Amino acid sequence: MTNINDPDVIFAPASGAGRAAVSIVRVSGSWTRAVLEQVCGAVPPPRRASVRRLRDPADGSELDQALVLWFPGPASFTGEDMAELHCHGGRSVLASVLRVLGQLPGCRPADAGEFTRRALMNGRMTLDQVEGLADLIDAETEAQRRQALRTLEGETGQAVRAWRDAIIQAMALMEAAIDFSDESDVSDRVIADSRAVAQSIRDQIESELAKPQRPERLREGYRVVLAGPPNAGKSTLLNALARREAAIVSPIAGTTRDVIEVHLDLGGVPVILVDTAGLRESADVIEQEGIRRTRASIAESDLVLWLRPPDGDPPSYIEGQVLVVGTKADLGNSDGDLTLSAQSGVGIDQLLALLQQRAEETVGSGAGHIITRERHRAALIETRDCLDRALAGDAEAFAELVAEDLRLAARALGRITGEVGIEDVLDRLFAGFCIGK
Ligand SMILES: Nc1nc2c(ncn2[C@@H]2O[C@H](COP(=O)(O)OP(=O)(O)O)[C@@H](O)[C@H]2O)c(=O)[nH]1
Ligand SMILES: [Mg+2]
Repeated sequence: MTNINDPDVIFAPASGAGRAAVSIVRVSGSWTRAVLEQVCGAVPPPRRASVRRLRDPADGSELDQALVLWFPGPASFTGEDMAELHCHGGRSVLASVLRVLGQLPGCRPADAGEFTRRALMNGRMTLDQVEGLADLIDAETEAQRRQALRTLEGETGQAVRAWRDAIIQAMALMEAAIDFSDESDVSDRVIADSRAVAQSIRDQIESELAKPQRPERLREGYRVVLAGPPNAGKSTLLNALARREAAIVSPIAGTTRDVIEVHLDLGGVPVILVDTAGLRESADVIEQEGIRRTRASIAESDLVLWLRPPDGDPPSYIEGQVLVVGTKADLGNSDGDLTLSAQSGVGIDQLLALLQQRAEETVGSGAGHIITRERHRAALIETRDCLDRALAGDAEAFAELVAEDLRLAARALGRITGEVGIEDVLDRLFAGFCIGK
């Protein structure tokens, strides 16, 4: 299949860098067949793994013995003719195969995300599915993986397309009302039908927006900041929860200056735990900068754990959600919503269970949600606002204006699946992809 916009054959390693048993090189583009003929002789039967000797066509020298797969387009990942070379995983093998491919005419290394970009351009995937794929590659926890897989399989796109189709139907009805404006009974009836459709979609979108969880946050995780006075035991608690010595602990007040983050997986939900410099008045300029960063972290957090040592102060100058945790329970401490000892381990499991519960309440597990990105929410808000304007309009007198608001609503929805305005999103999205994807 020839892609007239970009006739180059692209290639890239599709498996990770470094020494491994196997490394996979992907090739895509209209002359992939010619590439295979030159590098491995006969082209194998479609979609069947076949052992081939790879050779440098310049001098006939052998590069490797590989499993070669040939995927003729359009039923391939990119929609173009494609191949995969499953080579031995040595660095030198991979380097020589990439060198030889790069010397073939019309063949060049792929840019980040370029295979997926071609899949999108050739209609093999929609924009929301590409986002799902990006998320699947980045997924670190179960909930993230399941959410990404649902998006990749098109759950968001299906719901959004059904809404969009219905709005287009409401728009067509409104245009029919314009055509029949001299027959008022017909026109009144189609206006009523159009409104009913618009109202129903508006309500469905509103109920999606009104859900308490923010599933688009599942990609970043739920942020918990450990704050409190110096020596409260923040760094010790961080290390206990991370089960490693991530932060330096000492009896010297003001030890922590940098903001240290640890990623936890609590029942599949990603939780980011942030250790900070203790809040106090300080003359030390480095500590002052640490305290400034503490405040910035608190402002970005979902939850602040205020660590209160025995005889310590209650939380001060903190806005947002705060949970007071009494520390050093082994020394006797009963202040706080919860008490624990990072040293003896008492109360740690209760804290973890509580954090998991809070995280699930805020970001959810992603299941049953259409929104998976902030831009989806923005597009749904815009759609709802356009529908509200359409529903508030005087359709009897100004049917054209109402039809225009419906058209704008459909357009806002189309941005989610990439039917409209795709270029704005693409460059940002693909910049985060790895080469070979
Ligand atoms: N007895 C006791 N000491 C603790 C506990 N947690 C921390 N400490 C001690 O308190 C001091 C300050 O701890 P650190 O984690 O550096 O506090 P931070 O300044 O809030 O980060 C260190 O000497 C720790 O060993 C605890 O649960 N029990
Ligand atoms: Mg500390």
